[in-house]
Amino acid sequence: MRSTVGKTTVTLELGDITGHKADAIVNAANSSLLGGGGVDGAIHRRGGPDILAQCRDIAANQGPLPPGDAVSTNAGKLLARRVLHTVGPIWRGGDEDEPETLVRCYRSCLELARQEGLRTVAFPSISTGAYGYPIDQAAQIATGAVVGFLHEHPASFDRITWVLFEEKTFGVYASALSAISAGKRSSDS
Ligand code: AR6
Repeated sequence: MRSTVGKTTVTLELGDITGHKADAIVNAANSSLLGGGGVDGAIHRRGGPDILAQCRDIAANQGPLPPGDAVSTNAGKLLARRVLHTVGPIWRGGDEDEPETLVRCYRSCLELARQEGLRTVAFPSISTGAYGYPIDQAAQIATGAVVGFLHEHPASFDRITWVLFEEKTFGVYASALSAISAGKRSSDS
């Protein structure tokens, strides 16, 4: 699945984000930055202790990372150059700013990547595992947030990829991205 926004290719892959080669991969972390399960656990396991050491320093210096914010570390033994750690919203029914917070996760990561000159970025499906965000809604928000950011910054990135762990999640993101591309075509004509 592939689409183009400005000069950026937007793609979806099925697989494990820890094996993905990009300037940056995104970690769906928690506010402590001290690791956990899911993507977070996999990144720290495969990336080695360097990443956790930097996370500890950041947490010691600035305290817990608020949901929606992002920080960067190096990527230890991973193929990526940097890891962008963001904290998604915990799903509490949708009336506690979960959508706005999820949008901010994607925008914060892309803003940080832009500042660091990182031109290829891979995301997992933030918040849809342990944090329980309904996948259909999360996929619409994620794709809308990224495509919106790319329209604002059409020359900042070469490639944005979602690396999705389950076929079901992949299918939902593919539908969401197709819907945006179709909307763009009809408004262009
Ligand atoms: N590569 C790509 N996607 C993955 C991988 C992987 N290696 N492993 C899991 N996923 P989650 P969250 C998918 O729970 O919901 C952690 O404990 C997974 O199937 O990793 O934001 C943190 O420390 C799901 O589709 O992140 C936090 O406490 C998606 O990634 C909390 O979980 C996100 O699932 C964050 O929860």
